[in-house]
Amino acid sequence: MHTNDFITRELNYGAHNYHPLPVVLEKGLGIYVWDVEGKKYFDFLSSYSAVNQGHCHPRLVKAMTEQAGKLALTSRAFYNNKLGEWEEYMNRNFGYDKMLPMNSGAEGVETALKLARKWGYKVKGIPKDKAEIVVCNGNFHGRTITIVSMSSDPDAYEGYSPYTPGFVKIPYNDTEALASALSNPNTAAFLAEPIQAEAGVYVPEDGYLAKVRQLCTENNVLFIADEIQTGIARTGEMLAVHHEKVRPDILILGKAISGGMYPISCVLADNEIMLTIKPGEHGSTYGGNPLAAAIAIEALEIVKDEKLALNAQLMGEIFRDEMKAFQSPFVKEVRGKGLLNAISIKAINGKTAWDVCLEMKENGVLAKPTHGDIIRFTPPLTINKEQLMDAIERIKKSMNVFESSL
Ligand code: IF1
Repeated sequence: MHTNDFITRELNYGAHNYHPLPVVLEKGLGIYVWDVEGKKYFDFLSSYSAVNQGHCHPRLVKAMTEQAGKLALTSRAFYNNKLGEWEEYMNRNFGYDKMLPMNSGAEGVETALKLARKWGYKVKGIPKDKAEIVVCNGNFHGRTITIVSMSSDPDAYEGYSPYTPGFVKIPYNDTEALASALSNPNTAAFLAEPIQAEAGVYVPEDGYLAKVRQLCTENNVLFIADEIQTGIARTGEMLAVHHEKVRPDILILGKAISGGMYPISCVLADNEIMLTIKPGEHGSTYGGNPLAAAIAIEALEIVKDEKLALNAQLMGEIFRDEMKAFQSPFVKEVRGKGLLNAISIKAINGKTAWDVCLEMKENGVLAKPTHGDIIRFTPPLTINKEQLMDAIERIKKSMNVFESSL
């Protein structure tokens, strides 16, 4: 079978809920992936920052296969010997009392929303059914009906009403709007991404996160940081909130906490918040399974052993410097932090970000546009300078090819 055969089969038998780039991958190792024709590519998406440690990291494959051969799933009806080890490991690493394990990022976000509401009623004393959670325009926190009820993007919420109530939307990176919203005594929490990735990698101004922390503390409101995409060294620190030495009340992690090997998410918080949920009030079949625990411990050890946060910081600086110096009529703006970067593309002669991505694919670099005119560049954090410069030359070549048509 060839590329088109695989694509046709998916069109015939699979839901059409995605429009992938026309490439069919069958192998991945480190920063590279190979398609079914044997062509090699730089992976500059990293499955939306889930593969920070690189594809099929040998240590992760080893940890996963060893545990899979022993005990993969017990459910939480019984204890297992790996979950407590993972919980202790995560709490010691991130500085919280307790961890609640789930599977997808959206489940992690839903868990955080439930904790915030429970805390609002049982600790803050908000009247029943009156709890409000403040969110930001341009947010992306997943795709469940409650989560899209918070969204300001019609593509995310249109056609899924009626929506979950109790959310207040304010502009991102606007602390005056936040101060006003938090003055409502029924506000339980403020949920935000430290950098809005899906919206187009919008980095808030310096001091924003510190001001968020101050305002939430002053108003007895929980700050919930969604670090599912910005976390695990992606932005040049272990967590994006660490750039401003901010400690969220509830921390949500996902994606790269498993290094792309397995769906794992979790929520971390202190006892006052976490213990508002009693036995039997929340959970999931796979949440906290021993296989996930074994993978997640090794995945974080790799991040620390290989100093991936420092590498993300250094390589990200090179990427932004090179692309800012690149004189192309296509490049409108280059922005990001660490190896979470994006370039907004000026459509010229009908050539769009999608066309640039198709050309990059021909030149051996895989990336995908977000919101039409923005291309996100998020390679695995293991990329070295030589590899990065090679990829950058291919990206520049892809943009230059259209200049002749200007
Ligand atoms: C898709 C986007 C990125 C996330 C943040 C929670 C979640 C995500 C900050 C939910 C997930 C994924 C979802 C995936 C593509 C990707 C994505 F384009 F959808 F928005 F990364 F920007 N919080 N993001 O980024 O985690 O349930 O997916 O494990 O749905 O197409 P999940």
